[in-house]
Amino acid sequence: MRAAPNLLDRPAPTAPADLTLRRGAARVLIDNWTGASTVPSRTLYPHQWSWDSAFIAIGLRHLSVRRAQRELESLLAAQWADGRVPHIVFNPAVAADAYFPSPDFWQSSRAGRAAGAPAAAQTSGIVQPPVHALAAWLVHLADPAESRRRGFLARVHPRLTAWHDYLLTRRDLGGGGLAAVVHPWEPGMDNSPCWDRALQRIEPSPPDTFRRADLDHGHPADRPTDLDYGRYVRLATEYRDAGYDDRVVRHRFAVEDPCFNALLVVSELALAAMAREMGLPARGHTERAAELTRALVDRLWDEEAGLFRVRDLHTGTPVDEGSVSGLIPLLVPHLPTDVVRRLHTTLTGPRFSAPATRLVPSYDLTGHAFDPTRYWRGPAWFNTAWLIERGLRTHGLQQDAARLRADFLARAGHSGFAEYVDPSTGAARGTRHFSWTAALTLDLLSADPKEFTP
Ligand code: 9WN
Repeated sequence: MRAAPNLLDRPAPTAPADLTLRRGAARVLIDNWTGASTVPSRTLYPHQWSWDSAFIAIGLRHLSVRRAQRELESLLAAQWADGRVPHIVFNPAVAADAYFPSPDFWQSSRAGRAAGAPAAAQTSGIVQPPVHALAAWLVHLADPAESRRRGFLARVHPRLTAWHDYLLTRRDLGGGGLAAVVHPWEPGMDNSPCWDRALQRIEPSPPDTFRRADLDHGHPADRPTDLDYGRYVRLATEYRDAGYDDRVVRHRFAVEDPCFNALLVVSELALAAMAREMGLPARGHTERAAELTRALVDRLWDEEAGLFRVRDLHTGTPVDEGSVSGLIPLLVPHLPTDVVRRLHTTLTGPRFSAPATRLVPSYDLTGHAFDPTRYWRGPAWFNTAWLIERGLRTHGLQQDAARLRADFLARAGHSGFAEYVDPSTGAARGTRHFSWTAALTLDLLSADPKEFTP
């Protein structure tokens, strides 16, 4: 394997504008650090979130490798015995009503006891996309000597393997070799139009049975509606009341998501790279990645539409909506060439080329449900742009990657590290001082384009 550069040998930004941007991004991560992990936002999201922590670690490694390791390990410390990595780890020092649903709602240590929820930490009972092994590998590469000295990979590799085992056994609900998600919060794109149809089957919990804390900080026009929230609460309640046991519960929402599974492929390849680095067999991981890649293409690729679709496991059919999730499999290294070509055409065509930004809208600009400000129904997010930039580089599309990278950095700085932007105007939306926007800015400022070719 190629020797990775030492942290100090890595290219550091030198242009004054880049230095200012770097300082701003570092400030966000310092302000949002709690001592063991980083909150996505001090106001809107005051706990630790799963895929946020992975993106944050990818940026933190440019400031402090130790802190990046800690970020991932504090999340993995709350892993359940069945292998699941919870989507939120609650900070006991934060007031119970600062975020909804709070620990009293999830009741993880009681309701999740049979599934192996930790007794000490309070967590949610659902999951988020598996970016963690990729993040851990990138953290290792930032300073391999320090990583070896601290036995970082030896500690995280078994936990990350157990996490993927959970997804590929308990969550292969469709029996086709992909992991299913069972709540709209799990794929991380909460109110995407991709879930609308499946959610129509769910009777919402009455609005007077819960209080949304997000509207204390977020604008109602940017956030999911009350109707969506009622359904999120109903689904989470049913899962909790079944002891979070995937063998017992009849999941009324169950879909296969392209982004979630593409991240699983790339993370499985990262586990293979870690195994090789530790002198362990890597074949199981590479075989799994190959099987997952095949299943992703067989089950979710839509040749006519030129992107990957979500599959609804209740109807057994693809969901007829175009989401950024369907473009993220560009990250997968061993995709058939014609699939890469079609994805590139879709990405650069009228459905996903926004008038005001090169960041990729979360939903088809020409789609019937497009809304430029409402969360995952149109706004362009920075984490998905980072994933697509990486995907473009994976397939040698360097020029497109460079243009996306430049716009990412400009928008991140101008927006005050916003959560997302309106793709029609480029205006900042959502919360500001948002951690993954800052972290991924640091990463794009410092990235070694040759890094991680599994
Ligand atoms: C629910 C923290 C999280 C992100 C998700 C994003 C949003 C939560 C919410 O914030 O979800 O998990 O309250 O809306 O959709 O991707 O991880 O930043």
